[in-house]
Parts: sequence; C-alpha cells; structure tokens
Amino acid sequence: MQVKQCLPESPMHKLLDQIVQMTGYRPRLLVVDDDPVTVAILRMIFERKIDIVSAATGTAAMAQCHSARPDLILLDINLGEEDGFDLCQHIKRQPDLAGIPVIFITGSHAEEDEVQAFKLGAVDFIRKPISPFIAESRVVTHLALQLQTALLKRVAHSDGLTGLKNRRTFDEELERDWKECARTGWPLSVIMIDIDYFKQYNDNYGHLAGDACLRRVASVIHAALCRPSDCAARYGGEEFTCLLPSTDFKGALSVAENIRSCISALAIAHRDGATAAQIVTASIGVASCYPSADAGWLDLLAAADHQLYRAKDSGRDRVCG
Ligand code: GH3
Ligand code: MG
Ligand code: MG
Ligand code: MG
Repeated sequence: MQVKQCLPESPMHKLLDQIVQMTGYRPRLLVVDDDPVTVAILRMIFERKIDIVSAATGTAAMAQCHSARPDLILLDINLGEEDGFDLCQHIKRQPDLAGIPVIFITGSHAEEDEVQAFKLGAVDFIRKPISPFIAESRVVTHLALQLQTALLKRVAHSDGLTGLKNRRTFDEELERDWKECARTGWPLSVIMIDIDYFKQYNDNYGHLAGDACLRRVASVIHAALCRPSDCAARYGGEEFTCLLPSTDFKGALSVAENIRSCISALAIAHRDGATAAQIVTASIGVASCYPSADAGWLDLLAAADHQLYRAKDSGRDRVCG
C-alpha cells in the first residue's frame, strides 16, 4: 500500500511540531493490534514524526504501557481471543495510565461499538480500512492536545526562573503529605531557606546576576534532596522551602545543614561589607511534627518560619530548629 507523505499541514500538525521543537521530546504511540499488516501501515504513516511501539496481546500492551509510557494508544477491538474494550477498561482503572488517551481502530462499523468506545473513555474512533489522511489527522490532533496539556501542567506547577516547584504546588503537596503522614503516623518536616542580604546582592551585581544566583542556589537545594517523595520549591523571591515526608527532626536538621554548607561552597562572591564571609550564604529554619487529622499544617509552616527568623537574628548563615 502506498502511503502519501505529502498531506496538507493542519494547525494541529503545526502545534505538534512546535511542541516537539520546544521540548525536544519525540512523541510515542502504542499500537495494539493482532494484525501485522495494520501495524505496518500505521508505522508507515507515523514513523517520520512519532516513535511507534506495538503489541498484539493485552499482556504485551500492559507491559508496553509501563515500559514505553506512550502518549497515545491506538487500540483494536477484536484482538484475537481478547477484547480491546476489556483492555481499555483495565487501562482506565490504573491511576498512572488512565490519563493516556485511547483511540479505537477497528474493522467494526457498528454504531453500538463506537458508542461503547466513547463510554469507556476513548477520545476517538477510526475505522478500517485505514484512510491514512483521517488516521494521521486524528492521531496528530489528540497527540498535540495531550502534549500541550502536559506542557501547560508543567508550566503551572513550576517556577519559571529556577525550574523548582512553585508555591502553589508546594502548598498542594504539603496538604497531601500532611494527610498521608496523619494516616500512616510518619513524621513530616519543613525546611525554610532565605538568602542573606540578597537585596544588597542585587544592588551590587544587578538583577541578572541576582537571577543567576537564585538558579545556582535552587540547583544545590534540588540536589540535596535524595528521596523521590521530597519536594523543593521556590516559595517566593529569594525564599525556598523543602518538604520532607517520613523524615524526623534529626534527619531534617542534617539535610538543612547540608543545604547551608552546599550554598556556601558555591562561593558566589558577595562583597558589600555587610556579609562577613564575603560570599552568598543562607539562613535556614527547620520544623517537624507528627501530623494528625484534627490539626492543620499552617502551624508547621509558622514554626519553620519562626526558626528562620531566629537564624537571621542570631547572625545568619546558620540553621535553627
Ligand atoms: P535578609 O538577610 O534579612 O534576608 O535580607 P535580604 O536583603 O535578603 O531580604 P529582603 O527581603 O530585604 O530582600 C530580598 C530581595 O530579593 C529583594 C528583591 O529585590 C530580591 N528578589 C526577589 N525576587 C527576585 C528575583 O526573582 N530576582 C532577583 N534578582 N532578585 C529578587
Ligand atoms: Mg484485530
Ligand atoms: Mg526574604
Ligand atoms: Mg533574604
């Protein structure tokens, strides 16, 4: 079968190209079909722009979902002994896979199958024999929307200057970790970090140098956290916060001391007369507690903030808790 590659570029093609160019990310499509000819045709249509992985059975498809993390799934209804509808239901029940859009691709022309596909959460329905133009248009449309949504989520959750999480995300994670620690009985710790005499740094070296300094400090804070559940955020201005679930006070103090010494070790010159060390330093407050369902997390933040002010008052470049 001859597949035309010179199809007109739609706004959705342009959107997909822009996102791919901006992120350097190549989208990945999982084709679940027991017919090798269909898989070969889809490969011909898409492989120029999109990585294709395939599976002929439900078990292989689940394995591909977990290992290849596709951005979109094209799913046949009649998979030999197996049923594509059952597989779709199974995928949609798994929280980490439920967000992957599914398009059914089938020889069935029955309206009730199309209705059933949408009821199960599919985003589209493509009929065989495949029309390359229609298949490409539908896949590109849903891929572009999926990648755009992922990009917007990333932007909404992160701080534009440093790439750390932003304050809104920190607050959401704090609320979630508070509930989780209240349920499990584990401790929860908060670290608050504030760069010393940063106003003078900006005044002396300029705002662009100030921004570069914030990025370097953010990267050592990020590197100092070792568990996947730990969270580092830019709380605002030159203030950063870390959230350490399942970490007690002693553990949090040692993480905080490591962050303080790593910031000093950057040895970013700060010669303004105010700082004894003549380099950029930070003051840090630490607070820990055992969350309970009937208490709020605001007290934990207030306690870390109080310790940060103690660190400032007692000479800066130190950790208090
Ligand atoms: P202290 O040791 O008491 O913390 O003094 P400070 O000068 O660090 O604190 P202050 O709150 O007076 O000043 C914070 C400064 O941080 C003021 C502001 O210009 C700077 N700042 C906040 N956000 C940014 C930013 O995004 N980029 C840059 N370059 N500077 C920022
Ligand atoms: Mg089939
Ligand atoms: Mg401050
Ligand atoms: Mg400061």
